Amino acid sequence: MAPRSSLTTRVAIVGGGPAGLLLSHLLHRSGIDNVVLELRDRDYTVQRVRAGVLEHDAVALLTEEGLGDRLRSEGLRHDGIYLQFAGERHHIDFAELVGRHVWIYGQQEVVKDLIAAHDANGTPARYEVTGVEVVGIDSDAPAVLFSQGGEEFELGCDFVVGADGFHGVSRLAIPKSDRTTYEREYDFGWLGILAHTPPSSDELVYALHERGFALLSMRSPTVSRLYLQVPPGENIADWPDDRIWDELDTRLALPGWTLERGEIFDKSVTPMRSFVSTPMRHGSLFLAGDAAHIVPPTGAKGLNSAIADVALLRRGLVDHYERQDDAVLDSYSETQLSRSWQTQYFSTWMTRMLHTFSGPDAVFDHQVQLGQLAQLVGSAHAKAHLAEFYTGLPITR
Ligand code: RFL
Ligand code: PHB
Repeated sequence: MAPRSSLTTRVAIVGGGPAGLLLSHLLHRSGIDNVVLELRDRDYTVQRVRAGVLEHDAVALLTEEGLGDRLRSEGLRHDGIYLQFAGERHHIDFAELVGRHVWIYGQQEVVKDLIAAHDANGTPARYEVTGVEVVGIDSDAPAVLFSQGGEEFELGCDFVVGADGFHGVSRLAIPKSDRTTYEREYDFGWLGILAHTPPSSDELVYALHERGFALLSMRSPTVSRLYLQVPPGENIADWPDDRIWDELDTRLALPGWTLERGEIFDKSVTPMRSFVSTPMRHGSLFLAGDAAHIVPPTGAKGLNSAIADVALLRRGLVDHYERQDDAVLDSYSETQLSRSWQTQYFSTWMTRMLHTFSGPDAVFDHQVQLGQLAQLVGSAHAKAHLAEFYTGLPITR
């Protein structure tokens, strides 16, 4: 076998999703050499349909870092959301309650903008790498081993950042004895669609219904994104388009309001889980984004948390290289785990409030949820709590 080719960089980033690509971009702007290694091909990473909501501070960061042009011209600024239950729709006005807002801009678009920025900077990720192995994180010579195009490489570095998502390999480089994972599976998933139809609401509608949760979201003035709570592992083949629209009609129904139908061009079922892996740092390995934590999507927090992780990591790496100050890197795991558990709390709270649960207490629990929602929409304090969290915890950078 041919020997491995040696490469070196300061920061090796495993994973070219939003966390990895954004960190790479931020480091490049701060003059810190880095390399992104991505398993999939470039088109695949752009085609993945996922998040849609960007928090206030996430948008401020992206804008400051030269990634705000399309976001601000094509994204949709939303000043609130609607909560629907018991046949009524209530507006939660973020702008009035906390003076903040969110933006609707697909994760795919964020990834496209990042890839365009990398192309412009001449720092494209290495795509279609295989056999990634993170080694030496307890030594002073960490490295990432990988293959690409039939050639074997060893990428020596100062730090490795594992931004390779929930199914990635970086997390596993932390010895099992030093790793604790906290996990919770829900007994439902989300069936999500994209449809060519103007959104039937000006802002997102989160609906609790006896038949299950429904969410009306969007991607643009002509593309709607909608979700239905379904049993986990539901077979998408059992959901022809008419069945999906009928179910959405039932769960989102409101007197005098119609849900506009259109051609469905993407459908998928996503399981719901909560997951936290601790610590987020071991030796010279740092975890960021879904590699370290997953939340159920009800609070729209996953992508935003990934952005918050890499913003702080950039700060820490800049302090390390420019000022020989490791305070931020040394407290990274503790800081982001505290943030992550706060985000878990919000996502769990939204999920429990808005989904239908099965079991012997289901009927009672549904009435409690209606009580909870009635209290929420009737209290300025409770609404401000939701608004503050939904628009996002501060992102330190
Ligand atoms: P990603 O996006 O999973 O990217 C990880 C990348 O690593 C690559 N990879 C590897 N590369 C090299 N070697 C290996 N061995 C590798 N293994 C994996 C993968 O190919 C991939 O490219 O993680 P990242 O960057 O941390 O980003 C996290 C977000 O993608 C995720 O949190 C959000 O999509 C979650 N999410 C939402 N978040 C929000 O903030 N707001 C939302 O409105 C929102 N809605 C959602 C969501 C997630 C959803 N699904 C499908 C899970 C709605 C849905 C339906
Ligand atoms: C989305 O538009 O994909 C979306 C919006 C809000 C959520 C989750 C997903 O809570």
